[in-house]
Parts: sequence; C-alpha cells; structure tokens
Amino acid sequence: MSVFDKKVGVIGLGYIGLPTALSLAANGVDVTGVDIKEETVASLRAGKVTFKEDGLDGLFAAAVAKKMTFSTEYPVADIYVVTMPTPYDEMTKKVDASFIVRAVDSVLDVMPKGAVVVVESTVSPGTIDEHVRPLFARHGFTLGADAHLAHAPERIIPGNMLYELEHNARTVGADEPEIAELIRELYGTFCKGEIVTTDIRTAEMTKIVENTFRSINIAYANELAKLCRVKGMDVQEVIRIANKHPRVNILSPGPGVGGHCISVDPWFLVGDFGSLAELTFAAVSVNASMPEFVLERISGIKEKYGIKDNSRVGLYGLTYKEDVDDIRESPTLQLLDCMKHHLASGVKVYDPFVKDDVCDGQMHDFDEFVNAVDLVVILVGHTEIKQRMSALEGKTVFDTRNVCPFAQEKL
Ligand code: SAJ
Repeated sequence: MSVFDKKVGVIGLGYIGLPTALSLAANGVDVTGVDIKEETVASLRAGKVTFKEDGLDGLFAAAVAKKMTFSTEYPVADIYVVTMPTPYDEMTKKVDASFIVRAVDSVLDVMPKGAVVVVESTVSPGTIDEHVRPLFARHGFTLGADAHLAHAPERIIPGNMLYELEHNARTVGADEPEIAELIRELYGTFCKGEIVTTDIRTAEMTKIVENTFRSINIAYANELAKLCRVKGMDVQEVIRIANKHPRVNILSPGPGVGGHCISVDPWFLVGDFGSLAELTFAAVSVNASMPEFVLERISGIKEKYGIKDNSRVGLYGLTYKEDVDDIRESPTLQLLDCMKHHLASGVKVYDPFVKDDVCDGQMHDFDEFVNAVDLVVILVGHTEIKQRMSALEGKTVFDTRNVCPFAQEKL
C-alpha cells in the first residue's frame, strides 16, 4: 500500500501544521487537518488561511481542490502528524511537552491498530521516550506491534516556508526501519530534498542542535556589536569584511532574538544539561541582553539629540523578524517590557503586519506614525520600511537592522 492509499491526520494547524497539511493534500494525500480552535477550522472551511505567508493562498487552493478537509474532531487515520507548539517552562528551561501529550492522548483515543504517530514538533532529546512513548501502553497499544512512532522535526523558515518545505533536506527518526521508510515516502510526496532516516533520539537532538548553532552565531554577532560600540567601530563593516574569508560566516546583530524557535530551543539544552551547556547558556544570555542594550542606546541617543519626551520616540516593527506577522517573543515586545521596568514607557509603536492592538502607544498608519515622532528606532527590516525609507529623511534614525543608508545611529 502506498501513502496515497492512507488517511493522514495533521494535528494542529499552526505555522507548521497548516503548510504541511496543505502540501500533503496538494500532492494527492488524503488529509484531515485538525485544530481544537473552532475559529481556526471555521476560517479554513470558509476558505481563509489563518496567517500570512508567501504562496500560502495558492497552496490552500491546490489542497482543497484535492482531498483536504478541516475538523475540530480527531479522525480515524493511518498516520497522524502532530505539530503542536512546544514552549519551554520559564523556571526550569525544560521543554513543556503538555500540548504534545494532550494531542497524542486524543489521537490514541481514536487511533486504529497499526497506525503511526509522527511527532513533528521540536522537542528536547529524550522527550519522546519520557512523555510520548508511555502514552501508548496506557491506551493498550504495544509500540512496534500494533502502533508505531516516529519523529520528523520541521526545518522551514517563516518568510520562505513554502520554498523550504519543498527543497530543504529533512530528518525522520523512527524505531523501525520500515516505518522510517513509510514516513520518508509520506514527506517525499512534496519534499524534493534529501530525507535522512535515523533513530528518534538523534532526530530530536539534531533539530535542537541546528537552532542552537544559529543562536550561537547570532549571539557572536550581537557580542561583536557591543565590542565595536565601545571602540566606536562599525560592526556591520567588520562582519562584512570578515565574511569575505571563505570559512567565516557571521550572522547579523540585531535588537534581540525572537520567534518560537531560535529564542526557545537552545534553552532546552540549558534546562536538561545545566552547566554542561555552558556555551549555549552564554549565547542565549547575550541574545537576551540585546533589548536592554538597545534601551541604553535609545537613552544615549535621546540625550545626544536633545529628545526629551518618550512620546517623540517611535519604534518601527513589532514582529519577531521582517515580513512575517508573528510577534511571539518579539525583540520589540521584550524592549517594551524593559522600558516598563525602567519606567521609560510612552513610546509610539508601528508595524504594518500587526493590525490588532498588542501594546500601548501602537499606531496603525505609517505616515501618522512617522509624523508623530522625532526619533525612529528601526527594530524590524520589513520590506515596507525599505521601500518608504525616504519618509524618514529629516528624522533621527537609530537602525538596529542595517537597512537605512542614512541612519545617524546604528547598533
Ligand atoms: N536574527 C538575528 N540575526 C540574524 C538572523 C536572525 O538577529 O542574522 C533574529 C531574527 O530577527 C529573529 C530571530 O533571530 O528575531 C530568529 O529568526 P531566524 O530567521 O533566525 O529563525 P526562525 O526562528 O524564523 O526559524 C528558525 C530556522 N532555523 C535555522 O535556521 C537553524 C528554521 O529553519 C527552523 O525551522 C525554525 O527556526 C524552527 O521552526 O525551528
């Protein structure tokens, strides 16, 4: 039997689950997308995708033209792909597996014998053994006999998700080689990249390692920004030149690290391995210190340019990075938090992607925002600001993203 004869349930229709479900369906797999949020399912049933991403509307149309349904109920299926969020516990820094556990529990309530559960969510190494595996026995299943388990962590980057979904290499971890093959075939319906198979624990670890590697690289860039500031050097120029070396590739400094991956996953290593994860801890600490560093810079710049009132300071950008509408763990929100602690609130905030009011001082019109302030702090390099940069001429600009050619102040 091929995967085209199987029924697939994708559990959780968020940033990862929705594009994955749609890609499977658009390529001929019989998919039911499940989300417990009624408004998500209602919106998708009404033909409206739930977040912005290049190409998502087209993929949605291609999927619903084939075998794609949406439901709040867990279906009877042959393969379940679980794409639930995995936050970390603020106190212990360990992964919070409760969303996955609840989802797999609900799957096991309806799952027929012989089905496969694929955890796609990012988890720290050992999470599946500790939290997911025991659930099967509790529901009367024997793994490797009448139920199967796999881990296929996603790798797609918001902003370029659909391209990466199709072209990135992937990892599939499973206990049994034939299950690894089946899941490789499933992802192979839309993924043209190499699909590597391994065991579950290695798959868990590689995903965390990938995001930690990026976090450490960004932390190095951020540390360099601080060092260069002390010596009055331009960090961008230093990195640009250093990166001409064939074996050097330093990422860009910024106002902090946000999103639900790079800012979260490295903490799992810190939570699980303590002082053994010394370098990782140093890196996440440097990244976490950036909003405070930006706040100090803003104070200095206000003094230098005689800007007395915070209400004349405008923060451009609220999302965690450019051209996405996701504000989770966003550096701007972290900065606003720091400002509150320092009783330095009152600033204006604008982001073209954030239509709801999510913070004090938020404005919804670009021109009104620019006209209302003297100092513009660019915190996100959206295409919008790059295209409308001339509107900032005559203002004091503090550019934390290296997008404004005439900024008086840089990171
Ligand atoms: N950032 C910098 N400097 C840089 C690059 C990024 O400050 O040079 C900041 C961004 O502005 C943002 C944060 O880091 O605030 C994270 O953004 P990102 O673009 O680095 O990564 P994510 O979180 O959007 O996606 C990452 C990707 N992981 C890697 O590149 C190793 C993606 O492939 C993963 O699928 C995703 O995490 C995930 O879901 O785990």
